[in-house]
Amino acid sequence: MMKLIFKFKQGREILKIIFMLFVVFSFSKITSADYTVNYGWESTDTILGMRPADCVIAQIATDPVHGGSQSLYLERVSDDTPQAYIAWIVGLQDGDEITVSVWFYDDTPGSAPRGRTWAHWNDSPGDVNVYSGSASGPGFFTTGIGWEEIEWTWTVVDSHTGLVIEARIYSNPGDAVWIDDMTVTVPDHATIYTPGTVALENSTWGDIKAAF
Ligand SMILES: [Ca+2]
Repeated sequence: MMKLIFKFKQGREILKIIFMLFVVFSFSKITSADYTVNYGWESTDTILGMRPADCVIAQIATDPVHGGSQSLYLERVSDDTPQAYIAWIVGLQDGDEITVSVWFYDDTPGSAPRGRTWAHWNDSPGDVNVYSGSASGPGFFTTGIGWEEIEWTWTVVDSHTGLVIEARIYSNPGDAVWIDDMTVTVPDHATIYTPGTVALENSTWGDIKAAF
């Protein structure tokens, strides 16, 4: 009988521990926080990469500017839609939400140039140039009112681990937009790279340099 009571007590203790672990685990899930990085092109760094090669001219500009004293000037060179990489997030998990807000300057209502963000998956945390499929993006463009905020939230699916945010320009070679005051918000287990925060060591970096 004593043995049974002891076992019963032990069992209760184990249940207590399991319950405590459950509480701690749930709490840690609830308190899993987001963090935000702001980038305003106030240094000499422009973009993290591009596709196709030599598709844009990316330069630091001083007019127009949305915040601070500089913005990013982006001019379409290629016939194909240019993808200028303005942010790269790695360490993502299914269900994670990535919210990116960017200010575009477009003062030609109803006609090109127009700008917007788009994104593709990148499942190689060591190489920003790896393309692991389209992640789509907002179905709308800048409308020509001058500075305009384009914001979109992507949700991670299919075990992708990285996302590259693209700035796109539509629709002809020679079209240009200005970009400023980007805000990227992700869960705190992920890492955000903005221009200048990651070493680009492969041949594409040479292509980028050559384009300037
Ligand atoms: Ca700025």
